[in-house]
Amino acid sequence: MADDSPSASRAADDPAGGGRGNLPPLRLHVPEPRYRPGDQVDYSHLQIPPAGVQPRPDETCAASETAPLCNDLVRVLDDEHRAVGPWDPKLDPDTLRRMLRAMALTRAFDDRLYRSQRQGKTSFYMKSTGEEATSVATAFALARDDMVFPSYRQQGILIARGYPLEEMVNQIYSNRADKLKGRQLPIMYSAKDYGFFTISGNLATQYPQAVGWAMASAIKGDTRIATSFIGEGSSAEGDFHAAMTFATVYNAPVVLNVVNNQWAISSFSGFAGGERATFAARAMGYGVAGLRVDGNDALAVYAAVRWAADRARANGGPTLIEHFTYRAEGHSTSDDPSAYRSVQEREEWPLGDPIDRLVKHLIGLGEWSAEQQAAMDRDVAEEVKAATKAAEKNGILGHGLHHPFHTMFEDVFEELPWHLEEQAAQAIRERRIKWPQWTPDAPDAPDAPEEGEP
Ligand SMILES: Cc1ncc(C[n+]2csc(CCOP(=O)(O)OP(=O)(O)O)c2C)c(N)n1
Ligand SMILES: [Mg+2]
Repeated sequence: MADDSPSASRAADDPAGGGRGNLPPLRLHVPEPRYRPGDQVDYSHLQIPPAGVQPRPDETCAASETAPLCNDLVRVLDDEHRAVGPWDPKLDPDTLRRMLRAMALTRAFDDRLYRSQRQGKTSFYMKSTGEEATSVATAFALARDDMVFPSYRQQGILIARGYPLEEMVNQIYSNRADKLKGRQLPIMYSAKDYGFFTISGNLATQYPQAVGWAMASAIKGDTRIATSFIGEGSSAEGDFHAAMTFATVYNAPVVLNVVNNQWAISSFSGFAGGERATFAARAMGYGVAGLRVDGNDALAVYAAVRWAADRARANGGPTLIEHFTYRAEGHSTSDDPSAYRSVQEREEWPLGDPIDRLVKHLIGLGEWSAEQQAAMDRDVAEEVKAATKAAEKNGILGHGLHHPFHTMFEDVFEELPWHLEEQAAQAIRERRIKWPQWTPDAPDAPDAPEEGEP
């Protein structure tokens, strides 16, 4: 008698023929970086096209026309540091020198504040070494009042927009002049007047916020656009994809940047999908314009962001830009990259150093010299030193010159709810028991006891 039970008919439909014996066992691919500590680094597998050969479509072209550029690499500076091809933004030497200065200042700031952390003046710092062009050239390509939704590695934008260095250091030291009252992790700035949205440590949240801001700008009939930055690792977060969907559905005036610096702390870009496709290529799946750019070429970054900004401003819609670059140093002061990657990676990076390349370009134009660069380096180091000295008068970590302890309960509610009042009173009671000489009224005195001290 024929077996016509549901399970028998399922077995007949089964491509494995009802038995599984001959099928290969399923297996996963677990990405593995090419080089670990001590390995010889060879980047010959990277496809680095010559500069100047990438086509430059009109800013208002169909998104699909940018498809080839998602797998290419927009480059302007060639191997002799000349600006070539249709993406050359033809910036005047004064603008190039201002851009160079902002990049040099960013690097000097990073170097000094890194040392400050090592000296115990702050608990935490994050450098952007090797990625200065991605931030600084972007700031130059945008209008001053365009809104930036950054990640934690875009200090170059604040610096390029002229935000006072002393304010940055006050925030890093969480001192009594810190405008954020010590409530943010060091380096997580917030500067409304500079179009710089509050940095969040919750990765990728800034992406949908940028799209939402851009949509609001369009709803209001404004002319300002938004831009956001995300690391390639963070692009694996769901927020990235939600942002892309909203951006394409409503044709939001937004420039979405992915800084592919190859590493997300100790995870290489392969874990975020970088082995199978470029990050720029994701744009195509959403019907968004995409560009992949040499992130260590300040002129190419400027040209790509300017193209995308002009497109957004002309109601051409959003653009996803992958900045192909390299995180030259540790993820943060809490990281030791020598534990997981070869030190040769930095030396061998085929796209060089963004500051060095811009210097050589300007020298090639006859608009700069090694002596002028040495003088600029001294000058920016002095500027950073003066800012840190001034900020140190407002206090450093552990010196007690921070915002009054009880201010942590303020500013969220117009009127403090009863349960927070109780908590504030309890906190003050406990502090008095621990340190009888402490008073809750004024900012703590320099020699007041610090949290954790006996
Ligand atoms: C939602 C969330 N997940 C994880 C972390 C921890 N975390 C902080 S930075 C980081 C790596 C991010 O790498 P990437 O996006 O490539 O940015 P990069 O540091 O290279 O600039 C991780 C995993 C976090 N802060 N938030
Ligand atoms: Mg990264």
